[in-house]
Order: sequence, then structure tokens, then C-alpha cells
Amino acid sequence: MDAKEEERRRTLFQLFDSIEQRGGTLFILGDFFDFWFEYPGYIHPALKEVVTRLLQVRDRGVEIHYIGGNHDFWVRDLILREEAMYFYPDHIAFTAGEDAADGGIRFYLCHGDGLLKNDHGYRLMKKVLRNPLAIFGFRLLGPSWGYRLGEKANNRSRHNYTVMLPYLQRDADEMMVWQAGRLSEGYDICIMGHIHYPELRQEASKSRLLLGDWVVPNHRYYALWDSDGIQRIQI
Ligand SMILES: [Mn+2]
Repeated sequence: MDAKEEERRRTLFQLFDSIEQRGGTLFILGDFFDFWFEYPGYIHPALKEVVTRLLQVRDRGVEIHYIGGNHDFWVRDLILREEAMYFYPDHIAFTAGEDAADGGIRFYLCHGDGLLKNDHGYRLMKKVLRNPLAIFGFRLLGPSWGYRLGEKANNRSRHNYTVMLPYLQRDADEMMVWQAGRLSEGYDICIMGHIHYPELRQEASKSRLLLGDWVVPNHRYYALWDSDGIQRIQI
């Protein structure tokens, strides 16, 4: 494990500590793992520590809701095997604080992949990646080849962020417009990941958030909703 990954895990586990102390419900909006493919009875050695720590959060009373991302959709099988952990292939829509006089706050949470207008190629690939026959074939490769291929694909999709920043900003703007569509359907808070560009826009009582990522140090954010409303917190 390189020093950057060690630091990321230390920070993540500190965040998990604080979630356990606070209690509540944890929503993971996808791409929590760089790559995950499910092989029966197998967890990649490099990921074991993180899986163990995540299950510990659950054991300490925090219900976990996980939306599959484009890098970790297949974590579904692991999550579905576990108690008090829930998996969503696309999005979660729910109302919280229903006992409030105004009928509660309506949330729309999703990962956000395949939504950009120009992402035609990815939308096709998403169909392939989620196709039962393709999954069957990938499983036949076995974990050693499967993870080697997955990591190769990840390295190719990893860009130089300084070069990418203006494009990410443009994507973030487009996703803000998409999120505005959800708010106009009646949702109060829309949150997504995927775009690698943190953003928060609040108008009246409505909020739109992009969470950023854990690759670029100053992009790390999480959202916290409690009696004070929604907050975006930088780690
Ligand atoms: Mn993604």
C-alpha cells in the first residue's frame, strides 16, 4: 500500500469513528472501492481491512445504505449478504423527519454515472458491465486475472486532475442542472458523487450537492444531515 492510500484509510477510519460516536445512518454514494468484482468466498487482500472496518461500523449500530458506482457496482453481492446493509443499483429516494409539521425532507441520492449528455460510450459500457452473461464470463476469469484487468482499466481512466479541472467544472455545472430537475420534481436535497468536483448550491430550502472525491486532497467532502439541516463538511 502506498503512503497516499495509507493516509486515505487513516482519514476514512477517523470519519468512521466519528460516525459511530454520533450514530445515525450512513449512505455511501458509490465508487467507495476503486475496483470490486465479486468472486464467491473471495475478498481481495488489499481490500480486507476496509471491508472489516465497514462491517464494524454496521456492528456498532449504524445502518448502511450503499449505491453502486461504476467502479464498485459488484459489491452488491457482499452488501446483500449482510444484515442492516442495503444496496441500490441506481438511486435512493426517501423522506426523512416525516414527523415534522411540513411533512419531512425529501432526499434524492445517486452515484451519477451515465447522466452526462455526451456520455454515450459509457452508457453502452454500463449495459455490458451489468449484463448477466458478461458478468458470468468475467467471473470465469477468476480473481487474479479479474482484478488485474480491473486495475488496468482504472489506471487508464485516471487522468491528470490539473488538466481535467476545467472539464470537471463543466460536468459539475451540467449535473447541477440535472439536479435542479430533481428539485423541481419536489425533492428538497439532491446529492451525488462521480463527478470529482465538489459543489454546493443552496436556494431557499433546497440544496444540490456534489461530494467531490478522495483522490485530490482538497476535494474531500461528506454531507451531514441532522436537526440543523444539511451541511457539507470538508475532511
Ligand atoms: Mn463514478
